[in-house]
Amino acid sequence: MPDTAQIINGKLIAQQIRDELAVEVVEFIQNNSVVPCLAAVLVGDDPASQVYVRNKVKACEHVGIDSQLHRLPADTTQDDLLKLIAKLNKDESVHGILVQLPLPAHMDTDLVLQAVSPAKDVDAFHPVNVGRLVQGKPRFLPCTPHGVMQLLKRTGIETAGKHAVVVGRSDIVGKPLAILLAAKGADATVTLCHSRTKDLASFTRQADIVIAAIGKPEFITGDMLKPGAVVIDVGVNRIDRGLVGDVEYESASKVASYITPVPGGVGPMTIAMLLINTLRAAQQLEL
Ligand code: BQF
Repeated sequence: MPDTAQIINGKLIAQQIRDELAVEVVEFIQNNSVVPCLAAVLVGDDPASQVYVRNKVKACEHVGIDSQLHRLPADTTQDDLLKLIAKLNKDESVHGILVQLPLPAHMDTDLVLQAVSPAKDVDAFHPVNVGRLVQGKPRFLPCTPHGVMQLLKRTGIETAGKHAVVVGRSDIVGKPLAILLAAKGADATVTLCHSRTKDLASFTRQADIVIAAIGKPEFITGDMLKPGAVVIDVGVNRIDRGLVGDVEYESASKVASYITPVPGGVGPMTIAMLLINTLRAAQQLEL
């Protein structure tokens, strides 16, 4: 049994994907005389959200995708936000729209996400895109789940017939990831665990692949893993010591065969998948 897991370098794999994408973007621009463009909407001044939006805008620049950053004050009315989204929906030079979450408490997040045109919904949060994913005919894949699937694929980790235990049932990560892992082609057997799961460790210890998407710092420890398990840490938690995942890296990396670090694991893949979705959104307009 390995007593040090292989590190899955998400930063490097994301860089490879961006390099591939940059070539595709050049071809697209040459063939269509159109530059793919992402519009990001940030409401308020949450420091983490500002970092995330910056990451996204910078990543666009690196692959030759245009971007717009629309910053609105925290006290913006929901109506004004909906007006901006309607304008971006109509703007033919904008191919992808993302509304950075979380929104201020006075906004109805579901209503706002439903206002984004499904054809420009590069986060795949619109109910139409969620429905298409559930039915197995996605237009856009949600960025973090897609990033996790790409990490597994590009690391050569087989999922077919494997037992994947997803910990966390959010609409953005856990739920869609469970669907993707169980889908034809990936063919994993999936267990979806959550905060009300009794004896969580009894499930994670049976997992060939553990996906930690709980939002609690260092919640999954080495003793909860089967020796040789693949561990994918989706957590991004800021604590005194800095950025940590939902997995206690120190103990888990002694038991796992493969593990993603935080930072530099799933996070950079999320951003790379957003860029792919933005190019795909632009490609769908060419007819
Ligand atoms: C890295 C996010 C929670 C809530 C809302 C690279 C990101 C993070 C980490 C990033 C995240 C997390 C994003 C790293 C976007 C991922 O090197 O490890 C990139 O920018 N993310 C978001 O937009 O909203 C969130 C987490």
